[in-house]
Amino acid sequence: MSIQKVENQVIIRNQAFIEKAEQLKPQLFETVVKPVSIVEVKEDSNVIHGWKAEFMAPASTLADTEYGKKDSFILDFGNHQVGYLTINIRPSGSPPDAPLKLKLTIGEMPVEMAEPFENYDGWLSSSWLQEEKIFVDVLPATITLPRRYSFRYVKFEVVDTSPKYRVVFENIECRAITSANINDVDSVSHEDTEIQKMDEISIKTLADCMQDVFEDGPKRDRRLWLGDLRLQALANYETLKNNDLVKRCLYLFAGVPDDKGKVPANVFIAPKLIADDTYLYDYSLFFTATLHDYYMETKDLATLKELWPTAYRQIELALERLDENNIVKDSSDWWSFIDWQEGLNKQTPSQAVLIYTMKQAIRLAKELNVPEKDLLKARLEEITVAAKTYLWDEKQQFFISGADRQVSWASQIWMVLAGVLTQDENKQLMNRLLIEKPTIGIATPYMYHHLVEALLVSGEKEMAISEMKTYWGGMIRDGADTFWELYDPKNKDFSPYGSHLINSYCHAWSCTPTYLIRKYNL
Ligand code: RAM
Repeated sequence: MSIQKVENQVIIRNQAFIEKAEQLKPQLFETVVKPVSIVEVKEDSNVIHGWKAEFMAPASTLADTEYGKKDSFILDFGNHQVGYLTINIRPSGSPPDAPLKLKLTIGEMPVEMAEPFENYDGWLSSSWLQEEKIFVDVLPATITLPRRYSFRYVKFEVVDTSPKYRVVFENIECRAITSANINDVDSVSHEDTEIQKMDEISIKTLADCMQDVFEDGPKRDRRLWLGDLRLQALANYETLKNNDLVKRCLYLFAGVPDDKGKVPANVFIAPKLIADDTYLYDYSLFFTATLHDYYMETKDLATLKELWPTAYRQIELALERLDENNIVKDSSDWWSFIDWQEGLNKQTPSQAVLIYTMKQAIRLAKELNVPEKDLLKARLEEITVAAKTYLWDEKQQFFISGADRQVSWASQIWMVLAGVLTQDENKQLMNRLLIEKPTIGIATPYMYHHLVEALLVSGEKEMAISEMKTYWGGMIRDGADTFWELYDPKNKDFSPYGSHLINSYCHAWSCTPTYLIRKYNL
């Protein structure tokens, strides 16, 4: 996998939109969180990644413990945190005659405490792995780490003091940050405790990803991706209802289209708003989807009017990729995301995403009563017919994708969500999918979300619940405090990046069980 750089990317900055986004910058709420215990991370082949954290002592015992050269301990904050760490250190023994050299390793999962980061050889930058080397010249000292961390565990390694003194760590705390106001969530008490737990962990996941923008993951990539935003916004409407944050994110994307009007797959917001040079077919279309969902939730007509041209433009550009048969052209580069599934052909699921978002665009065009609606309707009809003519394999009773006529889960799921078939046919297709289990499966909670929603729209509620319990329930059984970016119950070490160390263990696109539970009354 390689991410391609777009040559000659020209960005047309819309200053009015950028300013509007700036005005919608959220307030950040702070909570001071103290560590709960000191743990030991032990090898255990029955546990995910082979490492488990075991209680050793309450964190309060730290104040009575002196640490010298090569001593170490691991703190457990009891739950996932996003924020800033402060540590008080005092010397014990002779006056400190040399600086203290301290190494900190900060992680969301026990494995990050156990496997040395030096061994990491994945294709994403190792700089995402959270660690610090600190030299303290004057003791006692209060150290406030400058970086924001996403973690539950912190490993302290005293690299050196001197033979004449040792150190005591006191008042370690995390100033946890989020723009989510947890008090805004209506609590639901579900009689099924597993569903209740999934709901709670989803909300925690969403809240920890809610910062200045809806981040995809507070550990990595710490930025605003359109595919993640769409799902976060849906979960947000059912829970935290910070609708202005969704609006801000829409304006951020609309603020930096390229010279053709295309919005990027993700943006950076510091040192200023910057469009990344990654463009994905499905993600650009999700601008339209996110605006649709935002409008349906808020009825904010002024925003719809202002952002409609950007939304419509994404459809126009997507239509330009159709061939003479009205089928989305395939290519071997990273042109559309859909999922991290190895070997997945993106053509048919992308065609389905186009149909899905065109339907939403038509709804918006009707609200606005703009002439584009007639053209959209006419094109939708042609594209839907094309999908059934060229992408449906009558013999196999599955949608196929690409030159090799690949049968994947993603193609069936997205075509169901696109509503290309009747409700009854959808139901049959989803049942066939779960029985025949084509080998090109699902790699992320992002795609699992779509599987569950496809089951729900096909009227297969029980099957949807069962899939959620296997998947997100599986993460809970494997120790999730917040839901993960990646999870394959059959291969728990899975990472599309070459190492599970770099995976994010609090990830936006995994926060949707709360949406599914609340929206569909599960
Ligand atoms: C990864 C991240 C992000 C996602 C992109 C496509 O880098 O997990 O959330 O949207 O992939």
